[in-house]
Amino acid sequence: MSPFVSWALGWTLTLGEGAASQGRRRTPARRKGPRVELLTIGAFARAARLSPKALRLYDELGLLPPAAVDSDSGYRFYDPTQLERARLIAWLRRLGMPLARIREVVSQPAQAAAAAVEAYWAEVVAETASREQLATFLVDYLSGRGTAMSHADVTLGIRYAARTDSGKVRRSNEDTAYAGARLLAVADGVGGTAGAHASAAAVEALRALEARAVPAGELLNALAEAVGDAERAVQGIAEQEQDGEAVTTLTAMLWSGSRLAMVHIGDTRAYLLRGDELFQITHDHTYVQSLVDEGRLTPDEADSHPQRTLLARALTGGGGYQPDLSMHDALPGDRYLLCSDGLTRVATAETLRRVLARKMSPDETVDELITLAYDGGAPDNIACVVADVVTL
Ligand SMILES: [Mn+2]
Repeated sequence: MSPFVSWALGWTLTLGEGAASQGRRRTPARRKGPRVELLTIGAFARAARLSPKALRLYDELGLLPPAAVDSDSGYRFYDPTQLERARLIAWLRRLGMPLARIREVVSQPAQAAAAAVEAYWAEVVAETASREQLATFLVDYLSGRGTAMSHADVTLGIRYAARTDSGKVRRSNEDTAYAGARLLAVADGVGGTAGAHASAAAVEALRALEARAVPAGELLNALAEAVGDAERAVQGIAEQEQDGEAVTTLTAMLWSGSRLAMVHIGDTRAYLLRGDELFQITHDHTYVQSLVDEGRLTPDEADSHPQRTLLARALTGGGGYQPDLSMHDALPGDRYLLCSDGLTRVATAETLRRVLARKMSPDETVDELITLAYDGGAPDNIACVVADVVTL
């Protein structure tokens, strides 16, 4: 054993000042001047709360080269002034930062390092949010609450929730809300039992679409056919009524991959929250809306018009009114809201946007929307469906 090593095993080595800052020395030499006590790797590891194994790794990666290495034994020695850097590396490791990135951070001055840690954490938060969405989707999918859908190289799915509530004033509920892996629908039946049956029958007719995967190219046709079935179902209900009338609105979306087909008739609505912006993607089929369209009423005047609930178009069983049919492209992160006028008459678009943008789960969001309607007096039945588009 060389004299140097036997001395080093006594845990300390004395080197001239400045040795540490000059990087690795293969052959430590005694120098004149102020003396700095170097620590063995074991002592330094204990002081830094790192393992010797970790220190060897950091040396190999150039993160924390020892102040000196014995040329004969290969033992590493560290300067106590390196402890701060070692502890910073340990903290960044606990943060989960990759070693290559740690090297960038520790080589920068404090202010720049602080900014680099901040930037790293922002990335982690964003990535965690998207992983959280994926995890939630997988839970939904595996527990049967969602279905994976593929389109080209994008695999999208939806997370969803549907709820309906009679509100504070009405004793019955003529609204219907439905959400499934491929279909979202709301319907608002007009007047009493016939209306309740009509809205339920219209949605039930569309549910047949859930039984099979519809290729994107056939979405609109499939939906148009199902709407014909819905019309006939409403007709059947009307025939059982004394006055021969059954009327309902219907707003529904059918999914295939990243495409969705929408059918809409009446004053139930569909909204899209994309980014932080809310878009109403349906047009009310009401008497007052037609007056607004013609420039004879302002939207504000329409909101307080005595005939604001008068429908210009609805499913009546007579086949006299055509619903709007349209195709849309869904994007990951999109959030859709389908709802009845029991919500939109008491909540402004901005209020809806704020609630939807809070990024709560679809379940919590529909609860929140119904609470919102109650806060507004809940004079009418409320139906709402919320669906989030997620990437797999
Ligand atoms: Mn209503």
